[in-house]
Amino acid sequence: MSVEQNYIPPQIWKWDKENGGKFANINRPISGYTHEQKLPIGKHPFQLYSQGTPNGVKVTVMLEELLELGIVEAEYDAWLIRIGKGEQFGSGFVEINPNSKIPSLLDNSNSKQLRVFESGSILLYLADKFKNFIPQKFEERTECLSWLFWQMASAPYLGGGFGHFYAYAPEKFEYPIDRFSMEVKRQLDVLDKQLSNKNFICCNQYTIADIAIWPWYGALILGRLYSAGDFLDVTSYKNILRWANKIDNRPAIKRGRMVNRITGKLESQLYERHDAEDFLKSTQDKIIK
Ligand SMILES: N[C@@H](CCC(=O)N[C@@H](CS)C(=O)NCC(=O)O)C(=O)O
Repeated sequence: MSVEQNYIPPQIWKWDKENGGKFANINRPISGYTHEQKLPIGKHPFQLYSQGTPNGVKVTVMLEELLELGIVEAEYDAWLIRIGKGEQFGSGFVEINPNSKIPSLLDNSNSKQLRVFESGSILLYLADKFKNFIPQKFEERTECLSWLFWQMASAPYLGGGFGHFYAYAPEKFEYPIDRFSMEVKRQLDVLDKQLSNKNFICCNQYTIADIAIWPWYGALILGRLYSAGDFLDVTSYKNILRWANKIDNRPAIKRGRMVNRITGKLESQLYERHDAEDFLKSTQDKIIK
């Protein structure tokens, strides 16, 4: 098959222009901080620096689930890091996450302050620390971690691949949309089969595997991600739909989805979270300028 070539890669790639994509103005080929910006610190053991994207929601849901169980040691302050404004490149943020991505967590409850970055690592840290939402039997824990790592490895195909080319790229290009739709539908089929005779992803219990997978594949199946529900024919994945709807009703999910959220209906947004009562504030009070 011969395809007309309208881009021939140069011998050495150079960073000499923006690519026009939605996040082009914050993308750089180098790491490190761009400006001095201290992180605020609140009164609780955990300080979360995040935004209400699917990766951010994993952690706020986990913290709200722990609080829902009455574990007050999981109290947290959630500070908003506006990634669209490049706040992940502030000096304070880069100190706790050299990879400059939300979410990032500080735990001040140990003798030495601990930083944790990467949403999967944060979920595992909290699950191990509080011995919840992770099976304690070695074999079951292993199965749970396999699904957690599956999610961490699959999400970039859904977000960075499909979502980017379907929703954010400056033009619709058939080749990458085809390639990533194929992969995302394959992943959905994997999940649908896994859930065919189960209420939860693994081990007959709600675990960090569900908490990690739901904000991505649950949101996709509920038609909340990239307006791609019809395109990917998501309602045909009946088992994922049943699982996603069931989890959607959990109180901790409802609260966790609101924290650090800056899009959607105003009443669904809570820019910063410092106390349980913050969820009850009126819409105007919840939003900080
Ligand atoms: N593997 C990382 C991915 C985190 C990630 O990609 N975060 C995005 C928001 S969902 C981000 O901070 N993007 C800002 C940027 O790329 O500069 C995790 O799961 O924590």
